[in-house]
Amino acid sequence: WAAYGYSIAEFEIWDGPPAAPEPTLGLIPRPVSVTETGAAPFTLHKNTRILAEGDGAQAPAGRLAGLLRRSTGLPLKTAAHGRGPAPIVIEVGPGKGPQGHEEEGYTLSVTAAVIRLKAATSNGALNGVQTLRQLFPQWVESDGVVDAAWTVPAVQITDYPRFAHRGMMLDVARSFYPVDEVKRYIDAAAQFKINRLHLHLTDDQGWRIVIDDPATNPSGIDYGLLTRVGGGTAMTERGTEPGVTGYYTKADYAEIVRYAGENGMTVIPEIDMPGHVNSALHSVPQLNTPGAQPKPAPGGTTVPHNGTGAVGYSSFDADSAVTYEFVEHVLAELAAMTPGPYLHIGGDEAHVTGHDDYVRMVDAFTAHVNALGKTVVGWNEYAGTALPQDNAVVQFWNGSTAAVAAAVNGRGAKVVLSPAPHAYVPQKQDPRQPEGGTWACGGVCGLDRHYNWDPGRFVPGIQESSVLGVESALWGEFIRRVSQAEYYSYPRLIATAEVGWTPQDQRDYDDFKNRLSKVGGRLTVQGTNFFPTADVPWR
Ligand code: TNX
Repeated sequence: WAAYGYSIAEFEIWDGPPAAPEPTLGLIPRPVSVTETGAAPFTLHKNTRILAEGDGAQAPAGRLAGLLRRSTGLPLKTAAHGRGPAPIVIEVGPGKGPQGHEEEGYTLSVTAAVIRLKAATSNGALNGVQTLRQLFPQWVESDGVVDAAWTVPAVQITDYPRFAHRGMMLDVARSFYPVDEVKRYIDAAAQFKINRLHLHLTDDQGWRIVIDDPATNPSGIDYGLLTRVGGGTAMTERGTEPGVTGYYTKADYAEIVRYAGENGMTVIPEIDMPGHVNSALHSVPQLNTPGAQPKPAPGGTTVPHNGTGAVGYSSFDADSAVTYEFVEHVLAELAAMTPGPYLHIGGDEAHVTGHDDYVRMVDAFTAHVNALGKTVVGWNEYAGTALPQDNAVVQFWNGSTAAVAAAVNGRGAKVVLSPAPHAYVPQKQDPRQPEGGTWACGGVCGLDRHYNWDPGRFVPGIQESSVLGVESALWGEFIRRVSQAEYYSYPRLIATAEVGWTPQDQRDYDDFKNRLSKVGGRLTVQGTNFFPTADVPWR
């Protein structure tokens, strides 16, 4: 083994072939209530129509039709009402969703005569569409027409999420993902009802979003440098190839927001500050005042990255007025282009920022986000600052949960949980993965670690109602391109999707693996690149 770079100990996680899979509908996330009625299944007919009743029904109906037409080749006309054999009826409107769960809940009833999906909102109906999609044979995921029996088992489902926030973070700063790759990443996650896309837009290695100049520009900053210079650098020292450079124009960003929205996802943009700012320092000369870190190199500019992938070596200058002028403008631009309620200011690993300087800058930044009418989000290091009362979110990844509880109980903050051992996908999930960290789990962070935890009890001393939800994080030091992103994210992101959706007392790892084994075929037909986790009985 040693010759291949493995130790015997690493193989001990393999304890024999997985048990044979049991029959299952294979629904993930597991719905709150599913009854298989045992009646005859529904079968798509060449004249089946998709009827959209209520304004909010049109988008989900269009989504379903688009999906089914690709693989079935059937016309599946959509209409507001009509007659014909075995229709699929989508009804959206007040009172149509499960009571108390209107925002994202739905009911789905399948008989031989009709499929009826009801929800109070368009997003609720979209969730139902994703469930219905999983009830069709896996060939429904094909890009081209397949000759299959298009039947759906007779079921009665009532479903809604445990948590409002079921997110995924994509680090586009260390290595860039063009719009088409972001869309592919959205496509794969949307089927599991992931509903937040957190874009880590800036870091030491790159700046990925266009910022236009303001009307009044006291320091004469050329904001275009951020992407002209900072968009041209990326992480180069790790990974199978150098990081991808590039940036989003405002039109690109708007397209991501639109596409995410069509898939039920809210975009949360992050500008990481006051550490992780080397790219901004590298691009904008005026930011390089005496208190900035690292100091300008003799050529008058900083290096784009430090060459190792180390974190926490850069900082804005708390004593410079330019810092605040710059940040206020960047946040205002970001707020203007972001329809969602959240702006993320990072705040992590500011290892070379003095504590008082950190607090002074973060207080100014969070107050500014609040003044812009947005809810500020930051990594848990910022939990100890003067967060806007009842209008801040702390995203936990590592360190003290006590500080998070204090922010909740003292400032009315809400919590998003991304604990590294349970939610960091660049951590190795198997010793056979060539790249990946092992610090979070002291070894591999397998699928079981991502599944077996309770977000409602993770932070001692707070109520579950203060937990907005969970988020999987794809950091980009060594991950390149969307296919590799999928290989590290899947299937663990699917576990996170269920952790965020399904009631705790209905979650069981063996049951999950059995359902997941069936989902593997869908991912394969789609072309989603997943890691074939050893303890899942893939079929
Ligand atoms: C810590 S997690 C970071 C990132 C790294 C990640 C993985 C967090 C808020 N900050 O800068 O990419 O670890 O190495």
